[in-house]
Amino acid sequence: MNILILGGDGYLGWPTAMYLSAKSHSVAVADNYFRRKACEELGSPPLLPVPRLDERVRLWQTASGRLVHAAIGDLCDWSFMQDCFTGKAFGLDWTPDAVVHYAEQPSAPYSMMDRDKAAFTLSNNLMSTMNLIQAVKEFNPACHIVKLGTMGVYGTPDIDIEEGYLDVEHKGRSQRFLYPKTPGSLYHLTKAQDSDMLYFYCRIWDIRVTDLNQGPVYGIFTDQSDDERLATIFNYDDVFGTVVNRFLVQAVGRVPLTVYGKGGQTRGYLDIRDTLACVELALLNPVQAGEYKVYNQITETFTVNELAVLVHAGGKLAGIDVAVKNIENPRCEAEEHYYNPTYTGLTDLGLKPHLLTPEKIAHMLEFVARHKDRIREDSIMPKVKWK
Ligand code: USQ
Repeated sequence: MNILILGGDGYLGWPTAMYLSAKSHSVAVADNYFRRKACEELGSPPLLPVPRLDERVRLWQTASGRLVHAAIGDLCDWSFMQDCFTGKAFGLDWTPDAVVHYAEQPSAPYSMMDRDKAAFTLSNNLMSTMNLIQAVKEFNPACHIVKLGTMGVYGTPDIDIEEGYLDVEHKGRSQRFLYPKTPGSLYHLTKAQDSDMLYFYCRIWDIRVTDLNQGPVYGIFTDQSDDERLATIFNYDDVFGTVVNRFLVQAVGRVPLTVYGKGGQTRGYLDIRDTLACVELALLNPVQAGEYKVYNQITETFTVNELAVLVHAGGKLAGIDVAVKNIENPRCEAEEHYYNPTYTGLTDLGLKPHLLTPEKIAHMLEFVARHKDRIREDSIMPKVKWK
């Protein structure tokens, strides 16, 4: 397949590019370097230095013999999106058969920081999605859009979470709706809005969309990152670091694990390698024209307290004594709640999950410990408050 990856330089984008390239697809990536620039602006560099995209492409070609095409540009700029679809941006005569859409501002805290970051999150996430839909219509209406969504669109309702849709009976009649959305940050709200927009255009223009409602991802290694220079951008700060990755660095840095509030917040988690496998499964199982398919992309659920216990156990195996501290929760979220999501769709397609074990945590801790000198303690405590 010709696969275009929007946001192909990020935490998930670059590992996805290498993974799909290794599977012999023709892969092109576009990115505006938002993540790198934001890390610089916030003074929170990733744990490992990350080579520029052209250097990553060169390193990957040396390691694999395969060429990933890359272009830097803003996908909210319609002419750049057009150039990605015609291949001009990559010097290719090419139209994508499928697009993996990661090109969104992905951080809940970033979206809650101030007015400008809220405005950026809103305009970037909705405009990139709108341009993508318009480009599909104009250049290849059969193109399959695989969009990275988030479990956070559902919030934490007191009923079971279904995989995308809810059948409602009302006054003797019934109707299938998209599952009600109750996002907990402006970032999550934009992901609810972009889902609604994609579903709308499936109904109106018969586009094909798979929405992968993903939980917080953790991990460093993928099968393509033996050379550490090819590893993903690994953040551990309060803005771009997800909770497990943060806990790994806190454990090595001998900072008590920062459990927000009571720590009963439950989410669905997955290993970065499972993200890649899920995206591939979605690509290999394209939906029909007009279909909007939703998968809940998680492999297991944990409370934050349970994660802290696991990291403590992993620390024991790695010879690290891990402390845990409940601190004031900077977010507005339920700290004790019911949480029962369905997530059978991707396993039905063949996903074989890598689950989180103390052994796996110990392995990741050993990696982080090798880069201990780069840990910046001032990046660890949360600074962004919802109120
Ligand atoms: N948490 C702590 N301590 C920390 C960091 C986080 O207790 O030091 C808690 C948070 O309050 C939250 C949970 O851990 O209850 C998960 O937080 P997170 O920062 O790992 O994840 P979140 O902000 O929800 O966002 C991440 C990704 C986002 C993705 C989302 C999936 O940044 O792109 O959409 O996970 S989900 O959470 O299912 O919405």
